[in-house]
Amino acid sequence: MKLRVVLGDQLSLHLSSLRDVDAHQDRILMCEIRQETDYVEHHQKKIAFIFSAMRHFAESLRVEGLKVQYRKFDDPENSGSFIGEIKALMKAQSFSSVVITTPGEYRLWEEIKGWEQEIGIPVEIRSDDRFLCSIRDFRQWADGRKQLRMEHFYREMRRHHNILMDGNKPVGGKWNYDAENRKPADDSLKVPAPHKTEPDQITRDVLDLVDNEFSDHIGSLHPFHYAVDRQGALAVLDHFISHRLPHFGDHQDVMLEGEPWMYHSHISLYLNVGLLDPMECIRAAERAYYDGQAPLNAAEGFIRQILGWREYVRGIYWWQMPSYATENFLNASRELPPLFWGEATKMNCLSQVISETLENAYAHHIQRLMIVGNFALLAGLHPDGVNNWYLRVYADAFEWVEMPNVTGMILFADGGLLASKPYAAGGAYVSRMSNYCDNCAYKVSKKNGEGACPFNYLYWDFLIRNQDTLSDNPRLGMPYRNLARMDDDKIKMIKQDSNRFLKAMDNAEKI
Ligand code: FAD
Ligand code: DLZ
Ligand code: SF4
Repeated sequence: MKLRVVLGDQLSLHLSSLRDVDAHQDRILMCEIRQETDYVEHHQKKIAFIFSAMRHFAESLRVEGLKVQYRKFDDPENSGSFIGEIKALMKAQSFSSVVITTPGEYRLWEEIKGWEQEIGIPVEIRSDDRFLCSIRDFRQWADGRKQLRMEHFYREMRRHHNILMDGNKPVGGKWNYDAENRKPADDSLKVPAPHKTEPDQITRDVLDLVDNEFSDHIGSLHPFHYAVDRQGALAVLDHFISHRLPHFGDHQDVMLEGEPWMYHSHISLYLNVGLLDPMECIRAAERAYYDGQAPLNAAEGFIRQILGWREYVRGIYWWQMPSYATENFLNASRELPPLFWGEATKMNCLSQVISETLENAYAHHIQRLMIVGNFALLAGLHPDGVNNWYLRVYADAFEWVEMPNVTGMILFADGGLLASKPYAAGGAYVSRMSNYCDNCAYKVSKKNGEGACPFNYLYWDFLIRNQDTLSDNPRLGMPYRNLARMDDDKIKMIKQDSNRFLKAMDNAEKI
């Protein structure tokens, strides 16, 4: 009799640890535990989503005839840890071994490697094969390369999995249609309403639980409309393919006030807990293109995110951990200012994205990258604080995907392992890609002095501060040449404005 432990982001019937399950003998353990709810203080909606999805998944295992031991969070006997729950079960029953699929986070993997010694029976850790590139294959691809680039990895993945291929060539003749995916903001866009799932009794019970136990955690719990089972997640995917995918490419980078969902798919949380399978999402988009329901730039753009970026960041995480967690190439040292926790800010772009994040436990990619991320980079926020924030607030956040995006993509803290240059930008970018500047207390056209957009001077201050480490980056040649042409008075103004702003930020003043 084996004990099979299923974690909160392992909600897939084809999970490796369940593959040879003996329905008559084996037990499956799932538990809602303090160890996982509090290692960072997750957003209330994230906890509700995971608990409800876990409870629905346990039901579907029972429907398959499997025996599930499910520990609810408020059970008085709940020990609060995986090992405590395993030991409690071992007192009542005797198991020949424990079987588990590798977790998504390094900290838990380290812990699980010690279980065997602690409980005295074999613990088999199976690889997580719900990804399209194994950790071993990624390591082989990455080892020995001078430079990693997502684009090269992505092309190999397209070939290997035969996605949007015409023989040996990419369909349409180009691998990447990103250049066509940067249409600027347009107020007249009619964004479809997002798909909503109404909470059933299981979800309502979980919402009461989270209300009682986690009201001190960040974020709004209500309204709650996330899907919580496979059928619901498939409905979100279908809704995306029919209503949003056709416009996904053109408007991928656009941000509009009051439109948190835009033309994105909103499936990351379902993919990351296992309710959706990456290949089924890719094939659905590919089919939409072949059926004439979506243009190539949309289908390719969406597929690149899943087949390219998602697999690439996971590969980097497991290849580089544990040292990746302490990277700080630019020696950033500031603490997060109160605006990250919802305190008022005069910067409308940040105010919009952070309030939507706290409301929905969601923000789309460009909001995470070019608003919050760009600010964290330019203001020199310490990677620990920024990683902690991103891991807490987004319903889709697990360290394997969150950390490379934060440490590598937004903070350039890995010195350029993941991305070839920092994604730093001034206010002009925000003004082109959003309508946030229309309602801002700062003026985006003003470069310096009272009322100037802080991104304008912080951008140059960032380049000046990091000149020693960044000026030889070939992709920053142009801005550094422009900086070299600036006169001393201009540089003095940039420094004065930035020092004043950063000092006010450090003093927790409203900025
Ligand atoms: P869409 O825009 O519709 O994209 C489709 C899918 O592609 C997503 O569901 C996701 O699975 C995948 N994808 C897209 N971009 C990335 C990426 N850069 N890395 C990995 N997968 C990607 N994604 C997470 O799943 N969890 C995180 O914790 C997370 N943290 C992020 C932190 C920062 C600083 C940044 C810049 C990005 C982060 N992302 C994270 C990636 C991306 O922002 C989200 O996957 C996306 O916004 C989820 O919304 P969506 O499902 O509507 O995505
Ligand atoms: C994120 C999370 C939360 C909030 N709670 C639980 C839980 O109570 N039980 C559980 O098994 N998993 C939970 N998870 C997901 C785990 O944190 C996740 O499995 C690890 O971070 C590994 O990726
Ligand atoms: Fe953001 Fe600057 Fe635009 Fe204000 S003016 S919304 S701070 S980019």
